[in-house]
Order: sequence, then C-alpha cells, then structure tokens
Amino acid sequence: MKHTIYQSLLAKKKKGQRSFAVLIDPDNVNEAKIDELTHLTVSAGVDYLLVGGSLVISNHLDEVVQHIRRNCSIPVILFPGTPSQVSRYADGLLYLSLISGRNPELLIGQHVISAPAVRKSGLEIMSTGYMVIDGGAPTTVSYISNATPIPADKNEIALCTAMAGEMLGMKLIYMDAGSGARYPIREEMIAAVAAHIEVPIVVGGGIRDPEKAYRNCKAGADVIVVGNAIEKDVSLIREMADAVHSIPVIGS
Ligand code: 1GP
Repeated sequence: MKHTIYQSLLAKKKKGQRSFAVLIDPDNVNEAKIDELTHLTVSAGVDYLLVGGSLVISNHLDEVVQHIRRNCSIPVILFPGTPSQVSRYADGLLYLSLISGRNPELLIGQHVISAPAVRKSGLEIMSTGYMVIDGGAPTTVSYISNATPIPADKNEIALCTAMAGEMLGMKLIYMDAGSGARYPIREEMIAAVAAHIEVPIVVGGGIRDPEKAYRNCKAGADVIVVGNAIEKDVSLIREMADAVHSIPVIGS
C-alpha cells in the first residue's frame, strides 16, 4: 500500500506547513471547467485536489480524474460520498468513517461492502475520522448521512470524538460543516481539537474568504478545503492559497 501523500502531510505538519485543497464536484464540471481550474490551481500552488461529492449523479468520475491528471501533477485525492466513488486514476482516497454520527452503515457497513474494490484500486488509502459539525442549516451530507451533526458550540464533544478517532487508528481527522454550510466551523472548536490530537486535521465547509482560511490555520487546521466558494468565484483560488501558505513554517 502506498503512503506518499500521507507521509508528505506528516512532514508538513512537523514543520507547521499548512496545505490548501480545492474540492471538485464531478457533477459540476465539464472539460472546459477542469481546464480552467487546473490552470489556476497550478499557478496558485494549490497542494491537493479533492474530487467527490455527497451525491455524484453523473457517471464520469474516471473521465474527470483522468482529465485532471492530464493537465497537472497536483495529487488527486478522492473524497467519496458513496462507496462507488472510486477511480483508480486518482492518487489517494480518504477512507471516511462518520465518527460524529451513530449510523452504523457510515461507520463500518459500507466499508465492508466496498473493501475489496477499494483495496483493488491500488490507491493510497488514508483512514479518516469524518466529523460533521452543525453549519447552521441542513447540508447534503447531514441529510444523506441521517446522522445528527455535532453542535457548533460543543467543543468538548468534538475533541473527545477526534481523540477517539485517533486512538482507533485513524490517520486524519476531517472536520466538515458540510458543503455550502451557512456558518463554517468556529476557530475555538478547531483549536480545542488541535490541542488534543497529533494526526493532521482537515477543515472544510462554508469557508468563503481567505481571512477565515487563515484563521482556521492559525487555530490548528493542517489542510483547508474549499469547494462552493471557488465554484462561484475562481479568483479565490489564489487568494485562499496565498492566505494558507502565509502561515510561517518552522525553520524558514
Ligand atoms: C465539503 O468541506 C467541503 O465537504 C467543502 O465545503 O463546498 O462549502 O467549500 P464547501
């Protein structure tokens, strides 16, 4: 099993270097859009491209990933909303277990069904404790998962959930307010989680401006993920990447 992306994330974490990831929903892109996005992400120095969505209605995941790969060498990481969202053309896959919910299907059930196909894909598999935090309105992920999100002000629930995920062996903790969340996750909650775990923390959902991306990094986020805001305004790619990369790195 490959470990390249994860090892680089750990190395970056050691130095305090933050990463910026752009989320591409296969349902919302065509070839021209992918060309535009990859051009901008390369010139802005984006670290990762996440590909996936809670639904994915169109059936062209392989084509989308292959087209991205032809355009650039930024690592492509699948962020699957369903077990069928696997493409062997990507570099890695977030193997998500919804540890904030109590829906057994999303904790382990779907994993059992998809395990042989995921293993066969040859992708770098990163086990990820996925925590959905209340973003002020129902999002696709909160509806589809049929699980109650962690209340936005319950830092202690978030940190205990993250600690449990880490002790269960999860390699990443992904704190998500859900795509298009009305309110992104509060910095206080990110800081509380960051103070209690050592694995890298991914933060996304409703981040609309570079200042919030920067503050999340200061609070302890290692990777910032933005999808919706960039779909609306691609000029944010550079601004967001610059904000995330402006956090000083140890030894620089
Ligand atoms: C959603 O964290 C991602 O799962 C990104 O959310 O689309 O709101 O940026 P946005």
